[in-house]
Amino acid sequence: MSKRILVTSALPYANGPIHLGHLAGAYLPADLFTRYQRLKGKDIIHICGSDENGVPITIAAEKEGVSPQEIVDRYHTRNKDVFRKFGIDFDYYGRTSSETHKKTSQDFFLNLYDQDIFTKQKQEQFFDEEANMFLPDRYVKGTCPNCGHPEAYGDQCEKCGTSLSPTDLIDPVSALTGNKPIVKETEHWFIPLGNYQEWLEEWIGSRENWKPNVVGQCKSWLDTGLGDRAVTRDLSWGVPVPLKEGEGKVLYVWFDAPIGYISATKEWAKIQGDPDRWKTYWQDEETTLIHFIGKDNIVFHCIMFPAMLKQHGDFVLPENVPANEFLNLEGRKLSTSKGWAVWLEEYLEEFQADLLRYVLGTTLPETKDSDFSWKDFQSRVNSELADILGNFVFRTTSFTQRFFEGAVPELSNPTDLDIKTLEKISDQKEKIEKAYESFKFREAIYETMELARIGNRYFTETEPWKTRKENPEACGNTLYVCLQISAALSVLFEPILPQKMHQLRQQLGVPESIAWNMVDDHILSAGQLIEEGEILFEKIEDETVEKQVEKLKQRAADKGSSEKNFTPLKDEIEFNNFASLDLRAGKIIAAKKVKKSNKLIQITVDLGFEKRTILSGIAEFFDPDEIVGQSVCVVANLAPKKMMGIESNGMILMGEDTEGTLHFVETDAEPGSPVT
Ligand code: B3M
Ligand code: ZN
Repeated sequence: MSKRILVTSALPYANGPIHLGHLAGAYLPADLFTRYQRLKGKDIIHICGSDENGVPITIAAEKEGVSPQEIVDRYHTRNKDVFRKFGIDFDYYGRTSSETHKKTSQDFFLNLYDQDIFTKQKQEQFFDEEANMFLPDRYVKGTCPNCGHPEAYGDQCEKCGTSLSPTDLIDPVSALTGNKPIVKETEHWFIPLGNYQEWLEEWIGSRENWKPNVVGQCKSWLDTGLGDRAVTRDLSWGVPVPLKEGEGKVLYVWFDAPIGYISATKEWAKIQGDPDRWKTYWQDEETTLIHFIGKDNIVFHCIMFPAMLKQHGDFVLPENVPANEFLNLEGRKLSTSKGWAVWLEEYLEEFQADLLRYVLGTTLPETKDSDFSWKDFQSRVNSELADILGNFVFRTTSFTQRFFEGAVPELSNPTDLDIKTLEKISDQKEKIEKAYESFKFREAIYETMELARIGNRYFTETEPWKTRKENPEACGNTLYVCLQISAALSVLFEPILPQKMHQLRQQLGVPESIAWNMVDDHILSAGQLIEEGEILFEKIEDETVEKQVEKLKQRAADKGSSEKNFTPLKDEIEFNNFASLDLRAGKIIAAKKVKKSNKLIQITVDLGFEKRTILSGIAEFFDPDEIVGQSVCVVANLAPKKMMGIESNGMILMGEDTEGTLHFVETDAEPGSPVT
């Protein structure tokens, strides 16, 4: 057992708000772990902060037409604030734009540079002559060679998901000016990761208790063989390369961001009034360093950063990197650009933090991708938090109020069942500990709720509402046992439900200073008074969650995502109703605009056996001239209708896409042929 633990969670880019995917990947598990260890009395700190460098920031600024500084200031403040409201209990939340960070990461770079680790290599890169800058991959746009999407980026096509490099694009243009970029030579510093291949294989191979998904990903990187990786970029936003010959270049964001953990710890130590204290967390072998991240960050935390730390030599290496897989939302991949996400700020406007902490905790993508749905949210709040935990505590405390004047009864002549049930407290506590220690948070939560289930079953089985009259001693024992379980739960549930358990401890008179190790079967003493309590968890109505799903769908539709807002189906009809329509193939032989109408075109359609005049409301989409010769499908037995003084004899079928654009329904059949 090490003396202390340093927990870090991935520094989120300060380019957008925090959503459920972020929470499930890193921040909630990190917080559960930290809160648990703190209760255990461990010396532990949880460090995080905003990642404010790199292309993700400049892209966001570009999109909004504001400065990168404005973007990072905005999201740093908002994200820091929303984490606090959600109960993520960071010891420090820094930012990589700080002076400490600039100096720390430049020093780190210089340390490796002085050891002659980097190689300098020439590269050919797209250059925008008008903007006078080299274009990062994201800044090059063009046609995807895979699916033909005309707006693919130089690193990825968002339509088909293929990862690309800028030179793969057909007709590449600069996203900044729309100009055709030229190819120009530039020079960068590279870290030869291949030099660490052998050491990494050994080191990762010797790690105990790493999750299979993490080891698997590392192995596949190692099996492909590690190459050189550029640690600098041609960009004006970020930490400047601290060399004369590096002017105009910055450190690659993935070089400086993990160093942000160190800089933030330095800033934390300063605030503690002990500026050197960061060293005990980063340089003392008695520290266990744990990185909480999402799976897309594995290579940086398990390969690149460890290689950097190892080469530098002054720092501890991570003991574990319990990365999570991805969280899906309502069965679909979460995507902020498509509007398919639930943002934490938005959630907190309507619901309490603890509810989501619990539900998300039970659904964490620990070993494989998992799914969050509002229906599941409702059902877990209602049938677990309200019906099991809330109900157990409520029936226990209200019974004590009503029939024992609010005082904890004595335990006298307990039955086997009473004793066995009391023993469950330490049984469950042990199971929960094991789960937390091995980063199995879903299991930890399940086993915690299991104690409430046990309590509920016991309450029902011992029937205190009957024994109250027949056997008051037995009734008192039931309440004694249930109150002890409630008190234990108020501590064991603390990492998951910090606000609610604070409330419960107040009600039961459990001191705030209670530690995990003090949880046993006699937290409360006989005669101790408990207060009347409020219902801990209100149930959530169908309507409430339906509204959330609606909101999600609406937003995705507004963003024009691929899953569009299709018009709902009309009611079912009988075949006869359909058969009464007479649909015919036709060809437009003449067309002219109807005077004084913006919408109508007067069309002459050849139906083979006759020529018809039909008015069609398509003038906003087509010129009369361009539709002559167009083959069409016509509702040929529609009753005539007069519009603008002209009689229309039928209707031309059109397809309307989700953008509202009209398209002709065509057929190759000769005019007059029935369309069936
Ligand atoms: N900002 C990527 C991300 O937000 C990156 C993590 C940095 S951790 C040092 O997913
Ligand atoms: Zn594509």
